[in-house]
Amino acid sequence: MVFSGGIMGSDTLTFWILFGLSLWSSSQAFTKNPILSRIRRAPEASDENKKCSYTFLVPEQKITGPICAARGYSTDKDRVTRLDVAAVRDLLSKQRREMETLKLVVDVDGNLVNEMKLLRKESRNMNSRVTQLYMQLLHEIIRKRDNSLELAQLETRILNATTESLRLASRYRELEARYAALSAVVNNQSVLIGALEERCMQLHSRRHEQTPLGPPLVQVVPENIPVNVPRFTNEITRVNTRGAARERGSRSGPSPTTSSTIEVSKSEKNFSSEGPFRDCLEAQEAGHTNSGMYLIKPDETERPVQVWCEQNIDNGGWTIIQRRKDGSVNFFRNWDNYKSGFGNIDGEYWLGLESIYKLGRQGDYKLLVEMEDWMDKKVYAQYSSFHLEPESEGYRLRLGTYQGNAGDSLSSHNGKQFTTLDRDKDAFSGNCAHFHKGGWWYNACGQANLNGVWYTGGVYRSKFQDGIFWADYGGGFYSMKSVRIMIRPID
Ligand SMILES: [Ca+2]
Repeated sequence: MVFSGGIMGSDTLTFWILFGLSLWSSSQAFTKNPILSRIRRAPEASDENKKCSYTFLVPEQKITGPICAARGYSTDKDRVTRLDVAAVRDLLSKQRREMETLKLVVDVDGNLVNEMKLLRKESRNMNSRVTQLYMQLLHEIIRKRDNSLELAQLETRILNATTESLRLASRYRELEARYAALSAVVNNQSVLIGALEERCMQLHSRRHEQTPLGPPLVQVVPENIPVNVPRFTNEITRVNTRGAARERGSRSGPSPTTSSTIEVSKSEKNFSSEGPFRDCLEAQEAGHTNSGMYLIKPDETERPVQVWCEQNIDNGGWTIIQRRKDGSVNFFRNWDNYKSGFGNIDGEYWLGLESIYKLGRQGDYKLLVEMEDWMDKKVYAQYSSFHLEPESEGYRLRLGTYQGNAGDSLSSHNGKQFTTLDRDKDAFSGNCAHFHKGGWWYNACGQANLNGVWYTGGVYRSKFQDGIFWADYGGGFYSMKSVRIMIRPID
């Protein structure tokens, strides 16, 4: 018998069991079969007779040819052998069929095994695939859950945004309503403001007619600014107690006075009883070389006037026409006062426009302005010629050329008529005398204001530039400590 194939495992075991069973049945067949038993027992019988040969049947081998038999007993034995052979053949064929069946079974089993293997493999693959799909499914589920969560969040957000937009819309409507209300208020206020503006303009124009705006401030930047100004004050030193309260201006500005004429000093010390002279030069030439009070009577005047003569500086012979030194005299006066003169000859005084005019008619005069600041420094401004035009011309100022160290602050007044509070001849829309608190040949209004308010300390504070200023020396807000304006015939 031949077996081919490499079946292993339980199938192999099944095969071997079947094979063993077949062998076992074969051996049983041998033992029980009387023919075969006889064959096996043959040697026992031959022992009694003679030599005997044995024939072995190998079950594994196919019996295709005649079986070897003892030659000596061929006839007797042929009959038996044929029967046996037939039986064996039947048996063998039966076994062959069984083998075939077994082989088929084995083949089928092998196929089954293969199929099982394949199925297992497939199963494993399927398992892994299922696992993969399961994982994928899980992932999908998680993702969907996330998505649903996001969706829920988005929905919440959208809801919130909608709520907010609704709230804003209502707020906007509220604001619109408020805006409308405010617009109405603003319109009402605009009408009110317009009415108020109109009224204000009316009031302003009325006021403007009454009190014009002040003149432009002096713009000159002085070359020589007095240094080491001791203090800033607007206080007015009342040196001369005589009529001080009445005469002196206060910070709010002096009030104009109409008290008239020059008060002649009773002091005999500086008074010459001689004269009258035409002017101080004539007095000097007459031998009066001391500075002091003299009587002069310019040509064409009805009566002599008292005057202070300066006989010591610049060869002497200077007739003082104005003097400021201590603020003892109020210079805020009217036209008549300025025409006739006022003050104290040994103190502060104004000689009078008419007298100055008459003096100037006598000949060719020159003008000297001498000033002293609060550091006791003296400066001067001299003009090569000087005279006034008559009252019909408003005592117009006529000046020559400037020379000096104080700066030329008077040439801008050249050719101007004299202005007082009650006679406005200046070039300004208002009255310069009102703002500068004096009388002068104002332009619009001026670079010099030597008849202004006497302030102590130099720099002063005031609404207007009303101090005794010389713009080219100290500017419009520096008031001089002392001033003398004098004239003298040209040599
Ligand atoms: Ca004017």
